[in-house]
Amino acid sequence: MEVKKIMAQLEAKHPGEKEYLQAVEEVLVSIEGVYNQHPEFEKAKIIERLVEPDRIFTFRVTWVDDKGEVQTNLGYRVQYNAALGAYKGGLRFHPAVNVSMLKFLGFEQIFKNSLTNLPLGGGKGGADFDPTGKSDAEIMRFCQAFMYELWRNIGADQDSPAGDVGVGGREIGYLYGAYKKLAREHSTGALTGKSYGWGGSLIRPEATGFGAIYYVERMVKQQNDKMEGKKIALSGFGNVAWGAATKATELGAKVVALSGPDGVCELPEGVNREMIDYMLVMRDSRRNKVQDMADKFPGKAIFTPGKKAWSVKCDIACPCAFQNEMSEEDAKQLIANGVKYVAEVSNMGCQPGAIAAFQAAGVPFAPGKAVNAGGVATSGLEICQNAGHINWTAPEVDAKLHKIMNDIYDMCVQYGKQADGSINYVNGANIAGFMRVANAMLAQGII
Ligand code: 2IT
Repeated sequence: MEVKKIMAQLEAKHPGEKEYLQAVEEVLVSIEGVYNQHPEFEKAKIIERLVEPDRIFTFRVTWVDDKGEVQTNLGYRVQYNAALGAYKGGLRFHPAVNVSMLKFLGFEQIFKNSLTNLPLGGGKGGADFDPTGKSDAEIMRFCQAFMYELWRNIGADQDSPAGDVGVGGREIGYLYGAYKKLAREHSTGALTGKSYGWGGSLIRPEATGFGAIYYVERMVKQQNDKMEGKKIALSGFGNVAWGAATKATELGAKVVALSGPDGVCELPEGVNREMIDYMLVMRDSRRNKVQDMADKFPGKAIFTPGKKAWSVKCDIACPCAFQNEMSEEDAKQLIANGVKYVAEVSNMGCQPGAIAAFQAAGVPFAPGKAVNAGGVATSGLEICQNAGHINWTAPEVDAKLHKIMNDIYDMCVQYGKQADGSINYVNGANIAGFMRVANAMLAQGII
């Protein structure tokens, strides 16, 4: 396998699909050496098969807004790879959603799900629907219209979507209600991220953020350092940032920045319990403005419009919002400000130039597919509980999540250790994730 050759072929076949091509290239660069030591991979054309989704559904979603006007959006489900299990991955509702974005997310999902060591294939879906400023009733009607199309293609043993950007517990409730009515069965494993009481798992809302901080804790320990007193900058204020802020604060670190599309809130004393709770209120308001935090906590949260979280001096930087949200320039500012660790929590949150800058400066950098895998892992645990008709307690789920994150960390070290003893977490995650999928594909034949 030659990365350049494969990339040239893909660019010709999928022109303009920038995010998809970016995600594929990162993986290919990491695995090239290992891949070429396995002639059986080349013979079975594992890479040529893995980079193309099994199938993509595209569908029209028509719904009626509160003014009585008819609205039409585009919905998608990318069923990428099922070598390890039924397709699994979130749904994203965001105006910028398109095939390239969902293909990048689905591709990342294959490796992430593989790292969890659970039986999960990779998929992703969503719609170019913007939840900002929408009423509850509009959200419900949109979710119902979306499910009219999607329901035939999902199921616990087929494809199990969950939330992602713009899709939280409320949306999963509406989606599941519609699914159940159309499928005429209470098949709880068909969607995850359900609320506790009707199939949801305790700790699923916290899992992505908790898992990320468990991973960060290991990165910090690896350097014989400790979490206590560390200043952490997080971007976003959604579900993922909320979980990360909760766990980081519990471990004695100080969350000194949160951000939104409108700017950054600096929190010189760190976030407290009240602020963490208020993040949920801000998210549920669907205003998408971090300035609300400064208005609620004057003096404790200082808002600067137009700036990113990376402008705030910190020891640990964790992008928690969107892909490519951290540029090379942002990375250089963080390095100049003395950042010690960077862990992507958002999928592909850092631009390639930013990753290269951290690696060149010797700042440990871990990629989203490893750091944020606790979310989908806990979705996997939710499916297990649904299948067994059981409910684990919060400490039981948390302990399983913690173990999965520790195992992922160990695999990244095993596959990412370099000759000088330092760890390339990007290579570690990509190689470890790839090997499990490739071996499963080999064993299952040319299909
Ligand atoms: O990016 C992700 O891993 C998710 N949005 C969660 C996927 C899931 O199935 O829980």
